[in-house]
Amino acid sequence: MRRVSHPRGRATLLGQAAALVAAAALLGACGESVVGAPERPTGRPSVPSCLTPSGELLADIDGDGLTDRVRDPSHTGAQLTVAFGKKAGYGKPVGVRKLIDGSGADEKDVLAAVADFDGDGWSDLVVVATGQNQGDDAIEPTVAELVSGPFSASGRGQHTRHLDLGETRGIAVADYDHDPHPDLAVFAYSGDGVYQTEARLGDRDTGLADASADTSARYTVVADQTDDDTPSNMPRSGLSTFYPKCGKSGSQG
Ligand SMILES: [Ca+2]
Ligand SMILES: [Ca+2]
Repeated sequence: MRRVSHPRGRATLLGQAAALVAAAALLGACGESVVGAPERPTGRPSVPSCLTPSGELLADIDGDGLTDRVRDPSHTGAQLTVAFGKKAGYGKPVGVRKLIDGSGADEKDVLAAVADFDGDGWSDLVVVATGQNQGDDAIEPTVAELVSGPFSASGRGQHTRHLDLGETRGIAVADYDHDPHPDLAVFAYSGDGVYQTEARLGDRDTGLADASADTSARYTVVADQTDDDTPSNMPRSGLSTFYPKCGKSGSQG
């Protein structure tokens, strides 16, 4: 029995299928892009990243080829700002409550830290928002995320990963295991009046690895005092280990 075929219809269908496959391949190559995020970079930043004598990070945060400036005078993430570079000078610094982009922005503690945790050359953003303490039991943060750079003024980046953090009251870049990846120190309430500083280790694949029994045993430090607003056992910014000093012109030296 002869099969009835529709060569033209089939050819069109095949053409459409081929176009779909090509489009999917293109998407796969470029990856999914996040709305409002800077375009996915094709290489490392064109401007060098460096640290000023006062501890400011100069780096291209949003991937536009202009140097941006990151400050955190609090050393606990609460007062971090990013001033995005313009052709001349910098724009108005953007604070943590803008960088967290919506949900969590009104929480009691909103914290941010910036470093190249995964080592791809682009500085990444950690944002954590935690509500009011509820008493003896620790609460979960509303937002706890690692956003891969380059990222925008609204904290949108290439990829977002949820972090396994507890009731977080302070964060800072640290160097725990002396590998090339910056680590994160996390000052958290662990319940029953006890605060502790925990480590999350920088990692090429995930950016920041989850806590493990090993990292907890090695690096967790219980605070001397409870209800300590300014964590005395928090490491000072560890950025100087990972970024070179800036030269006199403000560029890498
Ligand atoms: Ca920039
Ligand atoms: Ca990075």
